[in-house]
Amino acid sequence: MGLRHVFEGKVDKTPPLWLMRQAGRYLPEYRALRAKVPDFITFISDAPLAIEVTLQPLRRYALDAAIIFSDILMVPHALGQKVEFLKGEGPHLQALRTAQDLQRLTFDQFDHRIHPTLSALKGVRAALTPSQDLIGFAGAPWTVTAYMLEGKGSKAFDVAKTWMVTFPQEAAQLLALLEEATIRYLRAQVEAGAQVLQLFESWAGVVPFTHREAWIYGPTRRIVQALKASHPHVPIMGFPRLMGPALEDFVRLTGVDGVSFDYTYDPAWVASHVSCVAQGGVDPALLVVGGASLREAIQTSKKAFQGRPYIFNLGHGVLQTTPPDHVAALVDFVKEAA
Ligand code: 1CP
Repeated sequence: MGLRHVFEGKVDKTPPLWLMRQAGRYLPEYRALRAKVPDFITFISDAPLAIEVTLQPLRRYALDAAIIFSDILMVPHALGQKVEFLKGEGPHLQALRTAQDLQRLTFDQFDHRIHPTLSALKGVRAALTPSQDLIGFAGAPWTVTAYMLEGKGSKAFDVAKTWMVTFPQEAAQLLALLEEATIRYLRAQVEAGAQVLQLFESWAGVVPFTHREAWIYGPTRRIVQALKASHPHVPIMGFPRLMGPALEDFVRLTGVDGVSFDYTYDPAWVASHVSCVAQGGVDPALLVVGGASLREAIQTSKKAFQGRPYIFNLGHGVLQTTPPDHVAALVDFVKEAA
């Protein structure tokens, strides 16, 4: 059973599954290709490579969906911001500071820069079986804004938040630009073959309570509405990471069809508080260790959602230190009858 069946309300004995970051550095075949192309933007922007890397985990494991290999920071790159990935350090962006910095973001290069990802979506769709779904994605406006302002990864994004609150007009302008870019990007992904969409709001948990509507719910709701207007049959999933009980508000106020929940939740709480399709939960650290604790976490999740529309996933991305054999074991545990 594929992901799309779950959104139609179908429930099977075992849930369909995919994993956040199912492609990537834990796979030796990924590392071998990546070693040949040191610049990550160049790597992502090579359609044949992106197709190959997207398909790598599906060759090894019985996953029900592929997620296109790209990154949420492709949108700032497409808008003309300087984005680099430094070895061992993660992303580096030329952080936005002034109104002039915002003025320099344009759609001039946008279609050209997203084009390889769209070609890759077409290629992957052609290589999948009809029962395997293709997931397209983007970062949600706040999370992408956070990187654009901070200039790098962070535990709390204090620089980005301080800027947003100090310059509310510019903050609104930047979020609106990201909203427009995300709608354009996701629509293009659907036209290229994406059948399900995921919006990563990885930094939902650091947003001040008073700014959740302006930074998270509003932009996400408008993206969902715009996509529903043009492509009503494409399910949209959100991942508001580390939002605690506000997960319920997120679902209600954004209108997403599905929600990913991180590993801080009791799956039984999610099952009783969230009305849409849910996915997620299992801590990626348990997958690194494997064995009994992994199996127990999987069983707890499956039990909590028994009889309900549910997609199996982890509570965040597969970690680089994960032994590939453990992913095979996870797939077996998920496909085991309850
Ligand atoms: O050196 C390498 O090979 C780069 C590592 C890497 C990879 C494999 C990065 C840099 N991005 C990716 C791919 C990626 N990123 C995917 C691919 C598809 C798959 O899931 O298989 C996806 C969906 C993302 C999304 C992404 N990028 C998010 C949202 C999900 C999440 O993890 O919370 C975020 C926050 C990013 C930013 C980013 N890109 C890369 C890194 C190391 C980071 C995190 C930076 C940080 O905050 O420290």
